[in-house]
Amino acid sequence: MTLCNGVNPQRISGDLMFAYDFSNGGGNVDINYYVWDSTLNKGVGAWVAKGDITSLVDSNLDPVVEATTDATGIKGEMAVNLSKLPGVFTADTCKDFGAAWAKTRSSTSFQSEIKDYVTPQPTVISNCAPLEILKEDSGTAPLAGATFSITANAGTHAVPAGQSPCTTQADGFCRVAIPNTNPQAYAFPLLFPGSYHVVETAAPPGYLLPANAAAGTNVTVPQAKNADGVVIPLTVHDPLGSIAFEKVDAVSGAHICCATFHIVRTAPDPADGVTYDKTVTDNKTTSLATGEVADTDNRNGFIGVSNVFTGTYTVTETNPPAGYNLPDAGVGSRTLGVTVSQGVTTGTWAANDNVFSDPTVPSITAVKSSDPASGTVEPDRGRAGPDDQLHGRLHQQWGFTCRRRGRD
Ligand SMILES: [Ca+2]
Repeated sequence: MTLCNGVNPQRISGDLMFAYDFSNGGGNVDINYYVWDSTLNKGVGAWVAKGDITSLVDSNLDPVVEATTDATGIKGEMAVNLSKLPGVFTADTCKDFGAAWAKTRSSTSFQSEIKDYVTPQPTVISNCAPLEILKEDSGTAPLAGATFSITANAGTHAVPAGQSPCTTQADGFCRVAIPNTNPQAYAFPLLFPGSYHVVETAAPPGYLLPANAAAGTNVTVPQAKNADGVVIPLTVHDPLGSIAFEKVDAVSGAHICCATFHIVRTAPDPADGVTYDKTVTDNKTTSLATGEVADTDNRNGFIGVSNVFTGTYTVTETNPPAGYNLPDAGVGSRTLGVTVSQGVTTGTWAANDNVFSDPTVPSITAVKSSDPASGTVEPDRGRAGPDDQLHGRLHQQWGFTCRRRGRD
């Protein structure tokens, strides 16, 4: 935010100014120190003089400020140790300076500035450092909605107020809300240098906490940077659950391939914004259509589905194996329910039943009906003959699908 001239940053309380004042004809330099107070001048704000700090030394008698000028008095340099300057940083509050700039003036009066200046330059001056936590799925997709708590390990300054817990946003990074911002702004947790303990306390909707989540992770602040000077965040991957079920012959119990199933998330969908509506076919892993997932179990009659969100599902057999029928409605289990949760990542099945039992399609149909014309039972002659035409006609009339015995 800038003031009316489009250059000056909007000052806030705590901003610092150092006046580089020549004296004795330019041969010496005095440094005067000022702090901005926004409450002065009926809220307009003003600089408050903190005095001449040219000769200020710290407890080791090391200079806090060093300023020199060349013999001609037209070139000078100044360095200041902000960590030793009274009133800048305190032991209990993280404080940042985000920009620095210089202006020139023609006399000791503030009002006599000349209109050349160095535009404000972004800078990072702080007594604290951000803690960057990145939440991703089992791959590298960022996840919003995870919550992390941050506590200080022994020997480290306590976590400043408002810096824990943080919540991950759409880019996967964990941030805390910045008070008194409209629209609401967020920032990385800002911590004093030291060692901290980070624990993921809530996974993003639909995801599981990692197996070692409760143990947490120790992180040192400031965090290490890569060769490009970019902070290497603490990256935490959250997994998804899985479910497994079986397909058997209703009579023999033998496992049979290759039925198709429809899997739909029914709760808490859509309250948490997570939806799942997929199909899977036993032993099918390639040439998958849209909405179709691979079977992760290569055994006949055993079906596995991975990357399942937490929640409750119905699993419905929609296409039986060749030679089988779906159980009649109300008989057997066409639809089975399963719940995937933090405690049971592979799913808890309703009634402890994850088996679909299908009846076989009759391969031989013994027709016991009488011939409508003669009233006699059709004999089985075991060979092709004139009666086979009648045989076939009867079957067709009754709608059976059959084969002629003795000929195959
Ligand atoms: Ca399988």
